[in-house]
Amino acid sequence: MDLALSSEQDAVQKAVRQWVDDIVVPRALGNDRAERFPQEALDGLRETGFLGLSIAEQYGGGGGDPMSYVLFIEELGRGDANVRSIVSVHLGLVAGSIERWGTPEQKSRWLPPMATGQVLGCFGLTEPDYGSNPADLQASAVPQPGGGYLLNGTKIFITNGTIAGLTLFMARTGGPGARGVSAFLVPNDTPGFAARPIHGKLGLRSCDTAELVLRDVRVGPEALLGGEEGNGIRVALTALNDGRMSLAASCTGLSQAALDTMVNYTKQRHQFGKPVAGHQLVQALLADTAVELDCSRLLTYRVADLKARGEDYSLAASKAKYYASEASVRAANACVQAHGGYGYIDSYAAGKYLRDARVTTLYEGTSQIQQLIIGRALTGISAF
Ligand code: TGC
Ligand code: FAD
Repeated sequence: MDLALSSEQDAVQKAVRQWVDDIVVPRALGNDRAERFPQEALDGLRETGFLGLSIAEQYGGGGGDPMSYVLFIEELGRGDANVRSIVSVHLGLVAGSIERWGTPEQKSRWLPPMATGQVLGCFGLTEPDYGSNPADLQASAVPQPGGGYLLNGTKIFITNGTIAGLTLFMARTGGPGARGVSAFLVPNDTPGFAARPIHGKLGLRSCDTAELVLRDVRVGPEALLGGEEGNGIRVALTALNDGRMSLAASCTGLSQAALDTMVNYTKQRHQFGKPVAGHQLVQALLADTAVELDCSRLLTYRVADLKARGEDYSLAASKAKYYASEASVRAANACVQAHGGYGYIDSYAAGKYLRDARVTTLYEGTSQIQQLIIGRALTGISAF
């Protein structure tokens, strides 16, 4: 896409693109079939410094701006959504929250090891009975007489859950509703903290997804993130603005991969004496995917631009996430269709794209939740 990138953004895009093509793409399908964690990619992200790309330079990160971050995530999403997941939870949801809300001590303790990838982050918001409505979550944080808190509760579907060294854990310190929830930085090796992998996912088969169970986990007062008790939902929803931007970028990358794969395949495959790409209805499939891809990309880049200019980007992030996720499912489905029966076999990438895309309309706020956020912004009336 023609876009005026700065020399730094251009360098990030080129470097990540090359690295993704060399390291991520060749292993993605095999890892998916074997449900194998993409360890080579994680090692490479550490070695290249990409794992700290958006963390401020003073903490050892790359200091990348929002557009560089989006370009980075888009390339990862093009290569393998599993790898993208690791990074955007670590950087966008967890490191970003520490940069935004942390005390100087919290930043110095956690950001340097996160920038090198020595410590990975995970984001513990969703509970078995509270997904779309985290304001009612039930994990508890009981203040202790000598200071600090006793944490109890269960979190479900947590990306990076078994490999992370740090969890951003939302738990109830006070009364009901959003203002009763606080955010905590909990080292995953604290006694009483257990992470159990969840298997059998429809897609993202090589991604680490876990249930976290905390039983009488003791943390000191320094674990509280957000300045004071009661800010936990604000911390989480602010993080999700970045999470949604990141997911929109990932879906743009996945749609690009689906389109590239379709174009290549349909030019090689012949039916009725010519490449299937020569049939008009196949070209319609390609054209619709290409136009939706551009829409996804432009909506996503707008979020990065708003963020870079210090504007409110929460609504733009919801719109981009909503559109790009739904469009990525359509793109992947078109890719399967263009492959005919071969699209249904997992030695081809098309099926993986569809399975990996499917979750994107569910997490980081479902499509229905994004519609309600957009509808509320238009009308001033909350349907929640
Ligand atoms: P409400 O309870 O009224 O608001 C609470 C406070 O938060 C403020 N706020 C925001 N702040 C910044 N950015 C936003 N987008 C914000 N939205 C709300 C709000 O102003 C209020 O502050 P204050 O000062 O008035 O107290 O909450 P709400 O009614 O606005 O939100 C309701 C709803 C449904 C939109 C929200 O709960 C929501 O977004 N639910 C969806 C939950 C969700 O997205 N979960 C995702 C879990 S993480 C995940 O899926 C990771 S996937 C991993 C991967 O990508 O691989
Ligand atoms: P529910 O909230 O039970 O929703 C069920 C259905 O009801 C949906 O269709 C929903 O749109 C609809 N619905 C709900 N409320 C409304 C309403 N008011 N109006 C209209 N429709 C409504 N969470 C984390 O905290 N951290 C993670 O790292 C993380 N990673 C994940 C990884 C994977 C692979 C998956 C599958 C999930 C992950 N999640 C994570 C959880 C994810 O964010 C939730 O699954 C999601 O927010 C939806 O919550 P739920 O599953 O409880 O669905």
